Order: sequence, then structure tokens, then C-alpha cells
Amino acid sequence: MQGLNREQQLSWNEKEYVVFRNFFRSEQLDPINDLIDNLWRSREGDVSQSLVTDIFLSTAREQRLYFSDVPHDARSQPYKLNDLYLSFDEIRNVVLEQRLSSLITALLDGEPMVCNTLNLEYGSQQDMHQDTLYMPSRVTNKMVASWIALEPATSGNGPLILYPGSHKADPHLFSSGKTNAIGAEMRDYFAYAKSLIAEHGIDPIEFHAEKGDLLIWHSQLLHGGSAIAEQGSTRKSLVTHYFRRKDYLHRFWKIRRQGPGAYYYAKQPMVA
Ligand SMILES: O=C(O)CCC(=O)C(=O)O
Ligand SMILES: [Fe+2]
Repeated sequence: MQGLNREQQLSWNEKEYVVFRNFFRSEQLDPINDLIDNLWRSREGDVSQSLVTDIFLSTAREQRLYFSDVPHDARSQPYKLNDLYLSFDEIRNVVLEQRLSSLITALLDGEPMVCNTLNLEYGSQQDMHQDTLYMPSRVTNKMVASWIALEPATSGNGPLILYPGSHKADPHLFSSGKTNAIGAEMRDYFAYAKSLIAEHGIDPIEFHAEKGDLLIWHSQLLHGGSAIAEQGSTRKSLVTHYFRRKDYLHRFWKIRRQGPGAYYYAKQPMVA
């Protein structure tokens, strides 16, 4: 596969994720860290009113608000700034960078279309899950996620946990017959995930990274965020989910071109 060496290709086929160490230079990512700092500094204006933010993640206080309405102390706990790619070239330039777009074209067998981005300053501490719970692609198995380290991920700051080979099991279908999560049925989902791990003898991997490392996972890879062992320590990262442009050609989907073979879905941001 183009852009992947033998070891990386093997990793993709066997584990359903692939790692590219040192993929981005530190200076390529600094504009993103600066952007987040600047957004927190001045939370006014039209842009701030359209940025969808999830605060106090994985706690009873979890809430979705426009960034302009977020209380200042929310920055001291895990939160997500969603879809900054819609407003900022700093994000698009990285998540649709030429080499990354080419890799995703090879992995998906089609040119990428960004369908969302998530900027996190801390580990998410998210329960294990497959991303098809939240954004199934129109064509099965034709979605991937990229994860870019904006600073090191260590055992102390709540690194990602990956469950290699979890795609070997059939996906869990909810009562709708689809993979989309249904809140009331999540107990069944977690039971499915646990038995999948036991049946396939999967050993979880704690994913450590340096700034600039790139991880790409397949839509069916089971993963989650581990607990933040060192209270208050940050783990800045950028997660992007990509569909294939060719699966979304109907004019209902507003698609913009960022560069050669690199597209994004220009959706309307909404809190509700
Ligand atoms: O960064 C994390 O801890 C998890 C993010 C994640 O699972 C996702 O965005 O799909
Ligand atoms: Fe995920």
C-alpha cells in the first residue's frame, strides 16, 4: 500500500491501526496550540458563538455548549472543542496535509473527506468504544480516524488504550439493526466489547507518543482513554474522522476542497 512500509502494512492488516512516528514537525503543530490558547483568551465574536464544546467530559456535569457560553474554569478539566476545522486553516492545513491525505486515500481506497475534528487538551478518559457508534460511514468500513499528538502522551496523562485486532469480530448491532449507539442499550454494547476481548485474547496497548506522532485507526478498532493518573496533567491532541469523498457526492453534502485530493464536509455547527 502506497506510503506504508511492510511493518506498517502488517500493523494495519493485523491490528487495525498504524503508527507514524515523528510525522509532523513540531513547528507544523505550534499554530494549533497557539490557536487554542488564543481562543480561550478571547471568547467573543461570531466564531466563538459557533464552536460546539463538550465540557466536564465523563462526569455528571458533562454538557454541550457554544464556546462563548463555556465557563472559564472548564479549561481545567477534560473538554473537547469540536470541528475547529470548519473555521480554521490551522486545523485544515494539518488534518488534510498532503502526505496525510495520500495515506488516507490509500487506506480507504478513496480520497478523504473530513467529517469532524476534536481538539482535546486532556485525556478524554472515554470508555472503550468503536467510532461506528457515533459516525458510521455510508459504506461499511470506509472510515478512519487520525490522532495527532500535540504534546507527549505518557502513562501519567491518560493515554489512549487500543485493542489490537478487535475488528476480527462482527460489529455489535443495536435494536435498530445499526451500529449507531442507543443510550439505553450501552450495557449490551460493553458486554459485547468485553466478550470480544476475552474471545480473541486481545491485550490492550497503552499508546504513548511524542509531539508530532500520528496514529491512524480503522472505524472498527476498539479504543478508549485511560484514567489521568497525574491529576491536572494535559495530553493535547487532535482527532479527525474521515469518510471518503466519493461516498458523499449527493449535493445534500456540502463538500469543500482544501487541496488536491483533500476535502471536508462544510456542515452547520449545532449544539442541540
Ligand atoms: O483521545 C481520546 O482519548 C479518545 C478520542 C476518541 O476516542 C475519538 O475521538 O474517537
Ligand atoms: Fe473514539
